[in-house]
Amino acid sequence: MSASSAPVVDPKMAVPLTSRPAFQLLSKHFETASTLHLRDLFAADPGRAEKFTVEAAGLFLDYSKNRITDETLTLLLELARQSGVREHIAAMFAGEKINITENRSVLHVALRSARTDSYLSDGHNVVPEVHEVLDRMAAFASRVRSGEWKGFTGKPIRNVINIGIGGSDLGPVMAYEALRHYSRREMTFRFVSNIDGTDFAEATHGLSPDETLFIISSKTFTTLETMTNAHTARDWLLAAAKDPAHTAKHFVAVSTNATEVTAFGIDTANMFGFWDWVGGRYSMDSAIGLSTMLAVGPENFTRLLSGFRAMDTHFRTAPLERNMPVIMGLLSVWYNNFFGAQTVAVLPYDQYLKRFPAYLQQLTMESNGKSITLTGHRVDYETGPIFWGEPGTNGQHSFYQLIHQGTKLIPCDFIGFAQSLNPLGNHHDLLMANVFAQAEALAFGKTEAQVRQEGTVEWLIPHRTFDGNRPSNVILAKQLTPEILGALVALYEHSVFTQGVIFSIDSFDQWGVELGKVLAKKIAAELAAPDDSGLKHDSSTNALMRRYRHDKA
Ligand code: G6Q
Repeated sequence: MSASSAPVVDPKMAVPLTSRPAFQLLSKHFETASTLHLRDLFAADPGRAEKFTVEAAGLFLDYSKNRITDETLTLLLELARQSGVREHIAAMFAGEKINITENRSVLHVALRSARTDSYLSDGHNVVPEVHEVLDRMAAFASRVRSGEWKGFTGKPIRNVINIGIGGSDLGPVMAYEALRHYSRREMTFRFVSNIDGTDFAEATHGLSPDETLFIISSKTFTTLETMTNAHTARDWLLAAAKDPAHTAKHFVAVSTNATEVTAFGIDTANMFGFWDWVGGRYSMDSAIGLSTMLAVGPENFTRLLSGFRAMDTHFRTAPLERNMPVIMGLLSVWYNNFFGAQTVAVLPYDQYLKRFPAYLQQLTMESNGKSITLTGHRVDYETGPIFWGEPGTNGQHSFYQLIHQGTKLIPCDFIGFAQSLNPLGNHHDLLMANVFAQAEALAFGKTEAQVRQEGTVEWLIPHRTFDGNRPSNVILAKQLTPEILGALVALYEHSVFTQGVIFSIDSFDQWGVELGKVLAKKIAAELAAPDDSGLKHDSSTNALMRRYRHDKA
């Protein structure tokens, strides 16, 4: 494709979503389906709980508590077919340039390939390079973890600080927290993302520079926040180490930009690369996961990748009607585009997954927060919903009230495990009892008659009645292992993909992020200028900048 000609779009995705026959049938079907109550749907079909479940890659999904019937599912699957989901999955795995606005393949699935697999980008098998980097990462991680890699005073590395932002931060933070149980406890892992100096100051607080390794994680190696923090880190080190030659022992880079890495002063021998076909938010299993590998070790990192791969294989090969990411994506479309639900709550009942909702926010919202279709038209329907959440049971004591009795419909994803990694008394049964209880209460509520029967005084009955009919998915796995984490992330990656195909948008670009990267640079220069006579913004921005300059002085 030349830059001047628009790319050819899959004919199925070129048909506007609202004009696809299945979408129109779903709109009609919604008129009756939306009046049905989960209580009645369960009462009418004793087999419902078994019917609406699917298993893949160690995950079990119960989606029976969704406001669907057999017909809903048939129509949603037909919508997937008419939207070209199957063809688009094949195109992604074949390395076709489905990220059309950046003219790039989308091959994060190759990051977790087996050595014998083949994934082509521009006709070239990328798998050997992927494994070459993984092998180098493993060799490096082993040297650091064994104490062989020494800092400038000859002491081993005890602290690792990942400096990165967005996709170069959220995945590593989430994975470190999620797999903390498997991590090297004698080492300290911290993450600096914010350009706010407080982030750096707190992350380095109490650490000895001679025992600290910085991983500068930046695909472009030009991101303002990351480069500012990286320079501050170098100053922090050199304030103690004095000799710039010591930098090499304390800095490694993860990037696609060897030129900028060298310009910063990091030897490319200590650089771990990845490729333009890996989007930032899809990169936690690339070299961007170096901090994860340092924390949990190469073997556990390999286990993580195998979990991703198991879900990839399922996504690529399972028929649509048994395909877990496809089903999750379609259910999301059902609430987003027909019920008008604006958000999805992700509620992991596992403390280790405390950063999972934040990670998913980027994955889902940066991918599907678009309003222009692949053919360049403004959408006349809703695209990606807002994702948010907190680990259970904490959320129950704050925002669940609104989910139970508020005026908004909020589909929920509950995530729970059969076995705790920290079994303590009956904690785990109590934790999981809450998962089942919440999903049950949301679906079935409590009728007026039930509340009255409990002896509630008449005037209180409306307040204590729960309508129910609030949908949820329950995702269960045996234990939070590296494999299961990989499968879980891949599940959401592919669900997002499915939704993006149905919305006919490019889920793999991020022009909104790019805008932010240029805007602040201009203003930063103006804030540092000797006077404010040259400010040429709107009156509000000018006034705010003047006030800031004044108060700062
Ligand atoms: C992710 C986005 C964005 C990106 C950050 C960091 O998909 O592109 O979040 O990861 O802006 O970019 P660098 O890795 O280039 O510093």
